[in-house]
Order: sequence, then C-alpha cells, then structure tokens
Amino acid sequence: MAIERTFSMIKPDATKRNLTGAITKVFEENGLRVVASKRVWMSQKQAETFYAVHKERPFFGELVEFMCSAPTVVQVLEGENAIAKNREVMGATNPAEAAEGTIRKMFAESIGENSVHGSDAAETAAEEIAFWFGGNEIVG
Ligand code: DAT
Ligand code: MG
Repeated sequence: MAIERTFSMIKPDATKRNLTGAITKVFEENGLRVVASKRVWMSQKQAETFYAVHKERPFFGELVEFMCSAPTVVQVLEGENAIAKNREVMGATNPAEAAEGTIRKMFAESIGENSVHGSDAAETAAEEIAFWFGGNEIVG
C-alpha cells in the first residue's frame, strides 16, 4: 500500500456543533494524519467552483447555500491508502445508509448536511488539495 494524501472538509453543520475535534479524532484513530488544516468561510463563488461537477444536479443550489452558511475546516490527510480509507471512515453520503462507527453515522444530520467531504479518487484529491492549499501550507 502506498502513502497517499487526500482532501477533507469538515462541513458547516459540524463546525456549528463544535465537532471539529471529535471528527479529527476519528481520522487520527484510523491512521490518517492531518498535514494541513485551516478554517475558511467560503464564498458562493468558491462553493460553486469546488462543487462544479454537481452543477446540473437538482440539489446544487441547496448544496452551495449550505456550504456558505458557516465556517468549514479544510484539511489534507495523509496515510496508507488515505483516499479509500477516508471514504470508508466517512461512511455513505446518506447517514441513514452509513455503517456503524462511521463519521456520517455518528454525526451527520441529513444527506445534504452530512458533516464531511472527502475526495473520491487520486485525480480529484490532487485537484481539491491544490484548490485550497499552497504547497508551503502542507507540512508532512
Ligand atoms: P459524497 O459527499 O459522499 O462524495 P456526492 O459527491 O454524491 O457525495 O455529493 C456531494 C454532496 O452533495 C453530498 O455530500 C451532499 C450533497 N448531496 C448529494 N446528494 C444529495 C441529495 N440527493 N440531496 C441533497 N444533497 C445531496
Ligand atoms: Mg463526492
């Protein structure tokens, strides 16, 4: 297995409920190391650009509005198989379908307000990390 980096966001529903530490602890307990982290209150433009892949979906407006509604914590996580590992630790998009012990099962409020984002592949991980971080902000 290779050491990888992936991009993660702790979403507004979670920052509002003061869950940044609790969620980060789950990453760390699962072998994911936080090598970059900052709190951002994203603009509508940033949210629309970041989620552009979903722009034709019926929930796009709701998604953008939610992501701009409160601060988010953007992070780079590093570890063995970090991209797949993070997706596993996050759980299914819909918390009603998420496995026991996953972040979304424990913390998410709904399919839209689901506490975390994680990159889904190596290519998107690289793009998403570069969207939010300059190289000198990542300290492994
Ligand atoms: P994931 O975040 O698990 O990668 P995704 O990429 O399919 O899921 O969707 C991105 C986000 O969009 C998701 O975290 C929450 C929102 N979303 C997805 N499907 C939705 C739906 N049916 N209704 C409302 N929001 C939805
Ligand atoms: Mg996705």
